[in-house]
Amino acid sequence: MSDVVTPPKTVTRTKTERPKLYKVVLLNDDFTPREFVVMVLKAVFRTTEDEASRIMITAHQKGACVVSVYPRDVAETKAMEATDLGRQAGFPLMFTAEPEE
Ligand code: TYC
Repeated sequence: MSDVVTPPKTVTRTKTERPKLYKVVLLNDDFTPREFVVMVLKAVFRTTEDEASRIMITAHQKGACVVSVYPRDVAETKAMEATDLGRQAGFPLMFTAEPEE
């Protein structure tokens, strides 16, 4: 028996893909009351009052604002829940979930 150690011919490395993140975007509209938007942001996205106000004002002024980023299923569920709260109250409030570029 020889003492020579033969190195393995192939090295297998498993690459774990980082799950893609999705951003939840708040869209402005002309009808939903500002206080209602702030309430939804606090309830669904667990923001503080100050963060919710800043996000709402940005969407109001610029047309849209990124609320936060999450894995796809979380982003889609939260966008749907938040949009539903508006619909249930009769407002056209709209949140979308979009892949991060
Ligand atoms: N533009 C609405 C108003 O003037 C308030 C509002 C802000 C609605 C942000 C939606 O994403 C929104 N009452």
